[in-house]
Amino acid sequence: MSEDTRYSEELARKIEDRSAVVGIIGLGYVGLPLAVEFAKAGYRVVAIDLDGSKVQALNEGRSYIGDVPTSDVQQVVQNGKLHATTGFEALREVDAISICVPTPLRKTKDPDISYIVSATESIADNFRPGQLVVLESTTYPGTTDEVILPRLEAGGHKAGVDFFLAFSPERVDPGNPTYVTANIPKVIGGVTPTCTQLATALYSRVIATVIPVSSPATAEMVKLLENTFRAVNIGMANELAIMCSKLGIDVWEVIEAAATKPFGFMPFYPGPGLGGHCIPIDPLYLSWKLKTLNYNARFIELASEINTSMPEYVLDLVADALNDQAKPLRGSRVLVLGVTYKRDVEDVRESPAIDIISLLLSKGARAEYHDPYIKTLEISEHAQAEQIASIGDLTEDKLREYDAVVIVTDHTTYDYGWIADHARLLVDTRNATKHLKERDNIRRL
Ligand code: SAJ
Repeated sequence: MSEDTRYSEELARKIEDRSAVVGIIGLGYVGLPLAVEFAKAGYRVVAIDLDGSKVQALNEGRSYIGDVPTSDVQQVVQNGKLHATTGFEALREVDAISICVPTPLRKTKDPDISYIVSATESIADNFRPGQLVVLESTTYPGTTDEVILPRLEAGGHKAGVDFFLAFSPERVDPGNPTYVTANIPKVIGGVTPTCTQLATALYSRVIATVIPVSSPATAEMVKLLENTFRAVNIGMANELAIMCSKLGIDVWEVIEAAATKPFGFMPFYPGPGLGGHCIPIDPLYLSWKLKTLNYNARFIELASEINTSMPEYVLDLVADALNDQAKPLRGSRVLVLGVTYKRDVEDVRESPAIDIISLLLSKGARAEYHDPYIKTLEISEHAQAEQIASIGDLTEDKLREYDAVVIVTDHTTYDYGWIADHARLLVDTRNATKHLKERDNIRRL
């Protein structure tokens, strides 16, 4: 065994015989499912998070992520395969580390990779030769090579020899009953071929399909293409809605008919705006990186401009509908139905409903909301953050109290026929009332 292959051959053996200890940093909707999958596959897993309540829950055998059954956590904690801790010194005992930390935007809309840097510094502080490090957090192309690699090579360690480094984008789709961690193909790009091989060998033990690519930057770009593709096409669908409105054409009918094309088309739908912690944010990581290279990513910028303008467009739709009834927005009672970023989830991050409610309040409307998943919501009115609460149960009388009811998030739990029967005016931004025959109290995007 040569000096250069000592560590790679030892790690390959440990992966093969499952004696490798796997570390997961960040126990959210990406890290926890991954930790449980490795533990269920027979690896000892050291699960690390700064949040002591997550660590305590896991060590007590409890899951806090809907997609991870508590029974699975109980099983791997009781059989000693999974242990959680807030202590990064535990990294000294692990052979492979997956970094699954958040990559949000700063208020300035610039990337915030501080969680990645912090995790990398903890790894460097507890470095043991022979470790494999895989970054999973969505980030701009170059992060692995320019931010992680230098920190791990400091002190003379060499990637591909003394440690192994790769990027593998997370593709978790929370709440998706069909596609779960084990059956979503996983792209992996290593700093060297040996890095790619070792990361591929490890992930192949828990994920059915692993796709090696030529570099970490390639793998980082794959993820950004996937989500930029959505943001740009959603932006186009939103502009299509604006154009169809000016043409007096039903945009929903147009998209439904176009979707009959059996090839070369994929439907996207207009809506009240772009929410979630992925789609509105990931493309801006890419456009930010290109700006540092003096290039303007025009599709991303235009899509972001259109998508972020949709809450204002919805406000105008509501104002116009009230105006047709000689009611000013100011003083009108408006109920927003559904405030999460998409239907049937409990997540309000970047939800356009927050912007729509803030805009209604800023125009003097008496705005309230109902959402079965969200008891209270933080909004900002006149730059002051305030908490508002979901109104109580919907009743016929309650609905009739409002001058306008606006469907912003089309939860499947709502009975839209019943709502249309009792709302004096219903503004539908999700085509949730498509099955209802034409009614004069319904306005659609
Ligand atoms: N939206 C539209 N029109 C559409 C589709 C979505 O307005 O045609 C809106 C949604 O209401 C939401 C936002 O865009 O506010 C994002 O929706 P999304 O369907 O993209 O859902 P996300 O944010 O949960 O995206 C995740 C992503 N998964 C990962 O990044 C691993 C995305 O790549 C998936 O394609 C998506 O789930 C999915 O298909 O469920």
